[in-house]
Amino acid sequence: MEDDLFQRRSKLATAGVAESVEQEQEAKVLVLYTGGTIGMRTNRNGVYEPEADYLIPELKKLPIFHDKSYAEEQLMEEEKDLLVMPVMRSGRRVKYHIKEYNPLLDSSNMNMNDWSKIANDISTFYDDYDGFVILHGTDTMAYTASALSFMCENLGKPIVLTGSQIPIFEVRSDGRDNFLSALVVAGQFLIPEVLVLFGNKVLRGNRTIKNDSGSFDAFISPNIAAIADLETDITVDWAHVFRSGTTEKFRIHSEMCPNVGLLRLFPGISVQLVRSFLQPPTQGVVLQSYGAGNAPDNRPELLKAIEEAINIGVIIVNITQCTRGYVDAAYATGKALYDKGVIPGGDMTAEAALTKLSYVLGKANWSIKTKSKMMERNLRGEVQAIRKEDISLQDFELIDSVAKALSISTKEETIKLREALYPNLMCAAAKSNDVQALERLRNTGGNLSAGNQDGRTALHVAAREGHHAVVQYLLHHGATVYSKDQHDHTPLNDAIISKHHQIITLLVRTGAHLTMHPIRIAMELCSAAARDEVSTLQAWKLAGADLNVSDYDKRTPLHVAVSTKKMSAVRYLLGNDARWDTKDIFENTAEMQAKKPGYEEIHELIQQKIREEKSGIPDSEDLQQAQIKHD
Ligand code: ASN
Repeated sequence: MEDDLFQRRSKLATAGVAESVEQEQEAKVLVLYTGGTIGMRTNRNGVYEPEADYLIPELKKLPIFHDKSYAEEQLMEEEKDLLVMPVMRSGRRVKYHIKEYNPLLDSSNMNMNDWSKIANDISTFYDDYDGFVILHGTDTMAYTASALSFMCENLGKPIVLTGSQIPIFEVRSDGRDNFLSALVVAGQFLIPEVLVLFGNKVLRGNRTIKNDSGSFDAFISPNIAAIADLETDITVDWAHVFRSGTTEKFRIHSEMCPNVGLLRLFPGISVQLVRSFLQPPTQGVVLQSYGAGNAPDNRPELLKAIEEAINIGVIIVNITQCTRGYVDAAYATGKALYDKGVIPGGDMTAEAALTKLSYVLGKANWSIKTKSKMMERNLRGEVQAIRKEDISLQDFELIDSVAKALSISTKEETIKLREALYPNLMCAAAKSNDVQALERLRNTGGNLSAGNQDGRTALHVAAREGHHAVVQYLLHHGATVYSKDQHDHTPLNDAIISKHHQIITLLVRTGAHLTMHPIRIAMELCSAAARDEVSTLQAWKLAGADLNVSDYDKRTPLHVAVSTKKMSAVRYLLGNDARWDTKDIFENTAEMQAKKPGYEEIHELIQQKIREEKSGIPDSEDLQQAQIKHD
């Protein structure tokens, strides 16, 4: 019904506005350009150097990065600083804004304050974009990616770091592909992780190391497979995507502790060196030991130095010097460390262990015990906590029997079958309020955020049906609140349509926000006002809508409520700060309409509101009641 109304009204609207309302198959990405080779130029001395105000104007000249005619004809005035990619095969278009940092840095010159700056920018603009790209030098990209993965708590959107080995405007460059792919991934795939995209791989940021100083495949994640492969198709391993699994909103923790260090053992390392390393102000050390976590157990003075540091509150985490593998207390030489209180760091990279330590030590209100416990815990997919055998797809009973019935035999076909079946099974379980069925599906490898053929997820369905327990279950297990179905509806839209106020509140608390064009929101609100549907107005308000938005005629919900004499809506709107003096395109205000004969009751309500505003004291019981009801 709402959609019908939308279409009818769109036809009435001027062509330009109608089109801009319909442009919702677009993703918006914020690019934070911090520096790195990707935007560098050769300076007078013949070496690469970052150059300010160079990248953006040059990118605007390349059609693959910027569809100039679309930008000129279709972008609204306030969007004029955006760059627009051409339409992709999926039918989507990515619009992006580049925020250039000053100064631009070679990443070797970056420090912890730069990580905080990036985290703060993401936090400031989090609700305005679908995803984030960080253009960054390759040298310390693995550190920044690891640090951001911890600093960004309850992340629900993709943050993709990329850069290049050759500057983007040189004839041969990996920068163009890397940047374009990063925009596509950030704009199209709701992977709620900090990622590193390089060459044809998308890797979990806190599992990544720079492995080659000259290759176009410079990065690897030695202990886990890639999150996505960029081949002819982009294949995301959804079962493998890390999800925060809380109902808390995105936030950042930007106070990192600088008093941390990496200590790499070598045969014959002196005890003086170890002691001086562990001196105050040191608060945490990542010890890079041999093989499966071994250190000499025939050097009591060394173990004593470690023990003394731990006793005064230094946290020491043990990881391996090997590129691949994990620390294991199976050897006596490793066990000697754990007996002294060293924390086993599993299969963490040095970059992840160091930044995790800095993050954990930066939590002022955590005790040393909590900090140590957190170092052992898997916080963002940076460490394999439990080693369990990989579950084979063939183990999934249901899929197995359907596969047999359909005479499916290859692994690829089975994967396709599972991708087709699971989202629908999960939607069905959500519809019938069956948390147990969802739990079974999840335990057999189902991705709770996967959409069915219409892009609907279990969360969309549960929100529409008003199944509060299912919504809670899904959010607790990391289902994303940001997925859009084929009509660009998020679960929040479903909860609004069915007026489930409690679910709206829960979704908003988890970070959901309105993504519709303001004119379309205004039309929904005006239409609710015309129908005198206060609970619909309340639903939109709970979801974060501004009750003073105006439609294409600049009419607000109050204009409509007044002119159609919908008393409940008028009372509710006036009780919730709706303005009576906003002018529509015909220069009419709601107050002017109320002055006409036949509107006396409404006129009196508005006059009360005006008196109240002048005196600062509420004098209308009616309006107070509307307010109380809403609260
Ligand atoms: N030195 C450069 C940097 O890290 C290397 C690169 O980006 N390829 O900024």
